[in-house]
Amino acid sequence: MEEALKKQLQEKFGKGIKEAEKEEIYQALLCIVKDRVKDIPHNQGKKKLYYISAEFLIGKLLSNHLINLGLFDETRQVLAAYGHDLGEIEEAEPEPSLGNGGLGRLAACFLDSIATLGLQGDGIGLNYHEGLFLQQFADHKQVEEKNPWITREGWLIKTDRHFKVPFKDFTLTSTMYDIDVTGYNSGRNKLHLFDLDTVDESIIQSGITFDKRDISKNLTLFLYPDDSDEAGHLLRIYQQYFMVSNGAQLILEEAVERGADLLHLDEYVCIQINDTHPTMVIPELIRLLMEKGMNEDEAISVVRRTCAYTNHTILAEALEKWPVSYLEKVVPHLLPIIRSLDKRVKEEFEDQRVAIIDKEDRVHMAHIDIHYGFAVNGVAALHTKILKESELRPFYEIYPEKFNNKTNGITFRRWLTHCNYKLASYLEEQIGPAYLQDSAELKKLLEYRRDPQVLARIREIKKEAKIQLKNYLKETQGLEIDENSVYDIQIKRLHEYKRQQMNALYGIYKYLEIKKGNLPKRPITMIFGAKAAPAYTIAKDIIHLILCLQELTAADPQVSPYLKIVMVENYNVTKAEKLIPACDISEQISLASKEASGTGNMKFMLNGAVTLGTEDGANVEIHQLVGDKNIYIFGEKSENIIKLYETGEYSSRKLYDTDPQIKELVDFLAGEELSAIGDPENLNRLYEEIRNKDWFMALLDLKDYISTKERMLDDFQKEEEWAEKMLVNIAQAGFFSSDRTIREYNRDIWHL
Ligand code: 26V
Repeated sequence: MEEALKKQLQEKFGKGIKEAEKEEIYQALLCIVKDRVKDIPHNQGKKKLYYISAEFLIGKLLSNHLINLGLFDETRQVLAAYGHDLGEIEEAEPEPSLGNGGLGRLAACFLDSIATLGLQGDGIGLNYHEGLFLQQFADHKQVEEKNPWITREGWLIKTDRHFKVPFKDFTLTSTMYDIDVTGYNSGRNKLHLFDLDTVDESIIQSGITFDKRDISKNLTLFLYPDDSDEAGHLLRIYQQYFMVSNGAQLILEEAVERGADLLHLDEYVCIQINDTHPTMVIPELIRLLMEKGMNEDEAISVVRRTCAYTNHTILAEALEKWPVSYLEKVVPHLLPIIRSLDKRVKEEFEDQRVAIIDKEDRVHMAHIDIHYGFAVNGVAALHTKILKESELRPFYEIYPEKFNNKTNGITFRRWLTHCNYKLASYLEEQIGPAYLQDSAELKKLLEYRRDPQVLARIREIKKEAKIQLKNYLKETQGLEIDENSVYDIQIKRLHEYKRQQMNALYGIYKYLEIKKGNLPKRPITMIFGAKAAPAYTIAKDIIHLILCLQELTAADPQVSPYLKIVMVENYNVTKAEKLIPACDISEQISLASKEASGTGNMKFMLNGAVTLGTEDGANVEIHQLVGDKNIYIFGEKSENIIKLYETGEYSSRKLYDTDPQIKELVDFLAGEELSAIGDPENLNRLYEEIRNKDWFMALLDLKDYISTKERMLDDFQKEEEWAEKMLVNIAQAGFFSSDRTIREYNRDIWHL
């Protein structure tokens, strides 16, 4: 690496390694790595998997490739020898934020594991010019700015593949871009991102507003357009169809290149549909196969054997239902097929609940996937159980054989080796390097659960990560935190069901306790990181509350030595990589039944944080793996929550009126301390929302949450015992490797 780097820097910038600027070193490494990647042979096979997804939250790629190529250690050392730090060099790389959260990050982890396992599988998505908006804070509120990531030199490779995509009034010609996906130690696949040459960044007005009418200029401009109005919804349908039509054409072309007889497409191809955003691939494939001469029965049968669907949420508002009238405006040529699919379903099943087109003329996208795909999976054991027993029950009764569970996973290459190099190296010293390829090996660590030396070292590594985070927050946001405090972290999208508001109410509780003189044994730092959808008012009000609490606690000399509440600006993959290694308490507090899986919970566990969580999503499986002693579970169980929704008998107002402690905490939202800092309009709206509605039942679990967190904080003081909990969490995290998840997808669904 040293010689290659010298040569590149000399040729490009006429400099040696020592004198080169960070940006220059990054450019040189980019070139070297891209070149090496080119030499890795593509994964091969008769059958190929296509993972179609509107989001791939890949994050920065330099270190990822260095690790996979086996060059990470060497590069770090070479740079260090010349006084550079790889971490700082990485700052020069823009983060491609091509996703909203868990669903997009999962897709990125999956691509890594598919390549690592030597499977032939490419991603298909869109080349958004602007990633998820950049979040800034002003007057204690979120402000959205555009977030461009494409630079002249980068990982994107423009190909000469183009497809024609027909819409109602015009046809667009696409360009396919590729990003190489490397596997750990071997293997290579591609992420194909489709784009239009005519997209025009100059139509962005201020922030993230832009002219939604001219599709040829805005189609791939933004990740998920704001869908608060009809133009936004239509643009989303344009994007989805553009993605799947390109994808379907590519898939058929490549299958034919591999010698496929299209009547047996399923022997050559499997298409995994990531949530319902790519669902139109089903009617589009049927249309294309019919154009090639198949009759409708044949085309449907082929497609049904080729497509599989993953469900990632049971939230009603997130299940896509497109009005027929919208589809008519964008893709009228798909409607005869969709109507025919609907007619076939209605002829066979009387039950209205399984219809594709409902009485209000809306097309239920998930229903297309379930009837016309061969597999349906949830993303954690509890989630799949809820799909079978309640959300999708009528479908489960028709097609029990299609339903299966695939508990999510994460790639250890990014979420351990890269983000927590010290811990990764120490694990390697203790149990050998095999755990990176066979994650079950991590369990070997359990032998050391009572070894004081090992426990001490694990604590030390955590402390170092906490100091690093402290320095980072000071440099980037001017925040002051104390490395001797307990770091309690909740980082994820802002959504009421994830209940950041409940955590904030805990912050108010602790603030009031300290004011009363009940000081915590150890200072607490509550850290939040979250973006709110631009049109999601209450989510933005919750951010406002947290930022007001940040100021309230920081400005009060009686409180700030004991309690700090901070919100990290612009939470993204890069920031997650800095926050997760430093965490003591991992907040996974969604209302039971609502978080399909969660994957942050797995990342924290792997890095030695202990979970404070509800019995929801993959927390249930974490609980089973680590046992009662090594996790803090609270809150109402999912069966009861589901019943409460059915009967409609939950009343936050009743809890507020009858419980003085709850009343005191909720009243604080509208009280004078906060309104002296923040905007009474936002604070009062949130106050009324929680008091009178509280759709995701934060008040239901609040008291149990507070007492469980108090117990946890007490236990944190018992340092040896706590370190053992950390160790058990790390040791049991092996199950959550995305390599395991992908092996299961391949064994049960893809059969590559
Ligand atoms: C989508 C939307 C769209 C508009 C309105 C509000 C809303 C709320 C949630 C969603 C979720 C979309 C699907 C999703 O991202 N699911 C996440 O998938 C992860 C990977 O499987 C999983 O770990 C998370 O629990 C799940 O929320």
